[in-house]
Amino acid sequence: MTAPLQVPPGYRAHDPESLRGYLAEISAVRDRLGGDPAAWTIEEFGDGNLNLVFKVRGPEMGVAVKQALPYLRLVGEGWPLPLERAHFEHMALSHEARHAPGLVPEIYHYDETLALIAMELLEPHIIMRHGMIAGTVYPRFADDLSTFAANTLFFTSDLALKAAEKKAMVGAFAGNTELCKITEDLIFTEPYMVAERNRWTAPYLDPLAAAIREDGDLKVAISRLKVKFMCDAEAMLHGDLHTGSVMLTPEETRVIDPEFAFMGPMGFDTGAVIANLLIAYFSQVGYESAPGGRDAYRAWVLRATADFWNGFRAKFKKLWEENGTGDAYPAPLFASEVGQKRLAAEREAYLDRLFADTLGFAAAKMIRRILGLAHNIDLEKIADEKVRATAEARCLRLARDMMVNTGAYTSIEAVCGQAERLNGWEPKLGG
Ligand code: SR1
Ligand code: MG
Repeated sequence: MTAPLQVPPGYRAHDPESLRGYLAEISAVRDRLGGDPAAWTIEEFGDGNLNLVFKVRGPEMGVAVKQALPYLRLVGEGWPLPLERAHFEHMALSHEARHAPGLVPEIYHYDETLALIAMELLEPHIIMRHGMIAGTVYPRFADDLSTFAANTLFFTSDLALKAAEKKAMVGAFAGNTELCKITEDLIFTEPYMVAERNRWTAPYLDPLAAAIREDGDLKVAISRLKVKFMCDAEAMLHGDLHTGSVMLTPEETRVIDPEFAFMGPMGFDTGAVIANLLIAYFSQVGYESAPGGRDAYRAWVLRATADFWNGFRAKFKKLWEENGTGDAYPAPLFASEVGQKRLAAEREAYLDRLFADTLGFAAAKMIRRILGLAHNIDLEKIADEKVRATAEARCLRLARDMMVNTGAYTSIEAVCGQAERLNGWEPKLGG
């Protein structure tokens, strides 16, 4: 028998009824919901891997309540997980709200003991993955996400902060070790070895999974990325910036769920966005009623991918030009006319390096969603396993090339062009 999970005094996982009593005592929530608490409707609707999420509605408005469980919801009590992740999420949401106003949900209440955050209920927003499976175009997405990424990454980096401020942030997020460890294991390690938690569309992908486990160049490349993830405290990352962490409508975008936040390499966040768009791109074959039926949507996905990166790059550069008040690149070293030119060239070089990191991390995230523990519904919902495996094999081939031949991709358009070519490739599947 496994021992019962240890939780701190005062913690209990809420159910809808106990939550009703709790929220009735919290004026910041009660007053927003309005009316008699007995008449509020409360439903648990979390479909993520980790937490409880409740939708609470009163006569005045609705509120979302997210509570961390002491274990991983996806797996159960056999995988304990620290409740402190709610603390890191709350801290990250506060920074994000300051740097990217209007792009994260408003927080109404935070309870450290209960690991519970009550926040704005996003309606009629939906999780982006669901929208992409349905073939919905989101005209605001690329502009909003590139603003979110550029602002949150730039303003928490040494380019904007004084060294002491930046080091204080490194200290504040240093304790989110167990969520980082999930990433270190599930993204940077297990897909490249035999691991109990791995799964893939067998038998079709058996030969590809085996080839990846034998691929020395790929193992070196993923290990370099892992070191970067573990050592490069460049900026505050969202840490899990996939299309399941974006809720939106065609008019409005919000980024949710930064519980994996920590001070890490910027390319991990930008790479996550690009990886998930490319996964959505390849998965479209599973949702078209006739061949080519989703071509227009595919074209939009690739445009959004390019617009995201190009928008990010332009916005990040502008922020640096206008707000480069941090201790990195000290102004006195570049004060002369020649110095200004050198700094302008160095900004481009910095962003080129960030682009290469972005592609490496994007590739890592594409591979983990196909060979590791946690998959994406974009691919998982494709009922015909052979069609799914074909989409996954195309995705794996692009990812492998992005990670090992990163330097060959000098623009995001080159990545999109390669995705288009590979979408016509018929892989040799196992089985
Ligand atoms: C075991 S948790 C699996 C994944 O869910 C989260 O969204 C993160 O991406 C994590 O790696
Ligand atoms: Mg999440």
